[in-house]
Amino acid sequence: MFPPIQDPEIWHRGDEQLIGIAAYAKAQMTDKRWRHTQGVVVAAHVLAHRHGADVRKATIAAYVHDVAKCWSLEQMRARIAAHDAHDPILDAPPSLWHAHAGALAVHCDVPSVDEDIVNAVKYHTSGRVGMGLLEKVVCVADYIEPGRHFEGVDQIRSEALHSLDRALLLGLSHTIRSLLAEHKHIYEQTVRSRNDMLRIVYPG
Ligand code: DGI
Ligand code: FE
Ligand code: FE
Repeated sequence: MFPPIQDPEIWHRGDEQLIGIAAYAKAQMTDKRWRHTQGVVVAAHVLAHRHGADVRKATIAAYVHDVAKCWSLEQMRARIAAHDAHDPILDAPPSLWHAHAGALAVHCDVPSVDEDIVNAVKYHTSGRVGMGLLEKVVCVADYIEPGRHFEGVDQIRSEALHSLDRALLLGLSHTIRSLLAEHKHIYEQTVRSRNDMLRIVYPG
């Protein structure tokens, strides 16, 4: 389903913008997180082609989606609080923080990103009601990248080729089931996103 993963210098030969953005992300990650990121990039590339999204924006968003994932929780909190000390995300489970902190970092640090890319980063973990095409591409790519091996991932992979909405419904439902099984707090927006997909996939 996915083309082989290649290092950015080879894949984007001569494209200094993409190579620079990839290096910006890689510099802030462990090797394991970088391998995951490269997997999300190839998945986002395939999905963007398939569903008519902007392939370049999908590639950029995938490179930076987890840019803050390896920061300490204190770093994430400080980044969010510096922008808005009362940001309600700080009351949500900390596993959601990297998406919001990352979106703020990318907005400041990467001059070429636009609002679509920033939102794809910001909502890649929880989704949101009324997700745009690029947001769906990145969120689904994060679930199905070649390094993911959870039960049901192959079903999401095959759905993703036909319908991002069905793939998201499966992915978000999987996340919620796992959180329930682990007795974890479920962020309200994760539930709202899943219900929004349910409404889209099964209208009426
Ligand atoms: O950053 P990744 O691991 O690539 O993937 P992600 O950004 O989707 O984050 C997945 C983590 O986020 C996983 O540990 C589950 C957690 N998560 C997602 N939604 C919720 C959540 N954790 C809590 N407590 N509540 C949520 O609603
Ligand atoms: Fe993430
Ligand atoms: Fe990720």
